[in-house]
Amino acid sequence: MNDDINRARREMLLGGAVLAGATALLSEKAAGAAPATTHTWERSYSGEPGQRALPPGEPGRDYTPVITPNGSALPWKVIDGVKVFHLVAGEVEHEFAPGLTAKCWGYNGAVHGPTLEAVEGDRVRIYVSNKLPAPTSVHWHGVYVPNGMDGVAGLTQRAIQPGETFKYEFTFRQSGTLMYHPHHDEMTQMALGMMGMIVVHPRRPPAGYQVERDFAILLSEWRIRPGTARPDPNEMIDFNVFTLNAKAFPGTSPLIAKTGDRVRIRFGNLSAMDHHPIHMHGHFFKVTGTDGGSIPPSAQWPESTVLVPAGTTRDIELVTDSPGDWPVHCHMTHHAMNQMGHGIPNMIGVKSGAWDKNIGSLVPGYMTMGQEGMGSTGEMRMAVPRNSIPMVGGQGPYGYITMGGMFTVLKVRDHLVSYDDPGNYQAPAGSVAELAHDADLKRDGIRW
Ligand SMILES: [Cu+2]
Repeated sequence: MNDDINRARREMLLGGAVLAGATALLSEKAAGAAPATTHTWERSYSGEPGQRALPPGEPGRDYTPVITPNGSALPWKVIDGVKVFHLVAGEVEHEFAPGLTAKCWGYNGAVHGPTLEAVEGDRVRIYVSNKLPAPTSVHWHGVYVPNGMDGVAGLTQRAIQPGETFKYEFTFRQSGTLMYHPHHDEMTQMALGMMGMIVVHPRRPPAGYQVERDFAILLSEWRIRPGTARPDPNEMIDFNVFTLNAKAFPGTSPLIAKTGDRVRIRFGNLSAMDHHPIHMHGHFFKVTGTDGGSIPPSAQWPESTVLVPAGTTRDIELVTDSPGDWPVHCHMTHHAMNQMGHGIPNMIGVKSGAWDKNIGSLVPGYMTMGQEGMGSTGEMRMAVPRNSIPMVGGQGPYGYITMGGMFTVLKVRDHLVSYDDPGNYQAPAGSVAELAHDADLKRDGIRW
């Protein structure tokens, strides 16, 4: 059984390996018969440095750059045919949403780090400078690297000490959605924000690879006690800030597309402890790839929610077919809110009138909260500890949006002159849910 799988896998992989030059793994006969059903062009690895790199891929010619909402791409330059990148680890004052900032750790002055983008076959040299007060390392999650480039402090390299710059160098021998993060004091450094996305485009894109909109979104979670200045890396369960590219709604940028656009969203999840089922309204999509590579079309099926487990990536693809403002959010309801006051008593249904009056005589201004739920808490802008956003959502065209956290909006429009934020959706008259008229109730026999 395993032999069959391994043989099938080798044949599949070799189909792409022809591009890279021959490998000694399989005979030419097998190579000729192998179907090219995968983005992976070269999987066998026989040493570094310098082998099998292809000319550096260029944006516009070899790929359409991805969009990192609320983020940026890591700049590079080509030196002697090698793409050279530079990551600088350091402390960053980061705003999660208006009202909440914290001292985090990130790269190049950003939380999370910029997206590293390349093309299959690119040779890359990545310098990592450490401006942190602690040692660190960078692991290239999902990337086929020589063992010594794997970035696991203690196991495959010594840790990068404060003030040092290390050099990583390898050739991308695959395409897909990958990630980077420290593999030294992971609990602390990732809880403080040190992570980023890697997008490697296929050298020979298969049919359907090109899309109009290609987004990269990294999911993470934090414990920031209201009023404190730093995320708490010791938290194991009770996270209270949930982010898309380190932003909580209403700090998240919307995703803009035209009706009929082909859209890819690459989700990565480097949360400490949680999986995130990301749900999209108004559309279906297919899951087309993971951090292990692309998924053949025959193995894809339609979904409206994709579970992104901790430590994985999931690519989804769709065609936008319906204009509007469509939520994209984690379906764990506590992940679509901000700094909920966990541990408070359940007050649903409590009649607190006399109680409020009595306590009010002792504590001026006292008011019991939560008898009808929490929906109004953010809108009321209750007095909260400085530097905190408990329950805060955002203003929508019809009222207050009571979600926060892992929530953003896919804005689809029939006509766009640019992909700048087009503002709120103007729904056609008569197409919005509204108060039922008496005539409707009478006609349909609705009584209550
Ligand atoms: Cu979630």
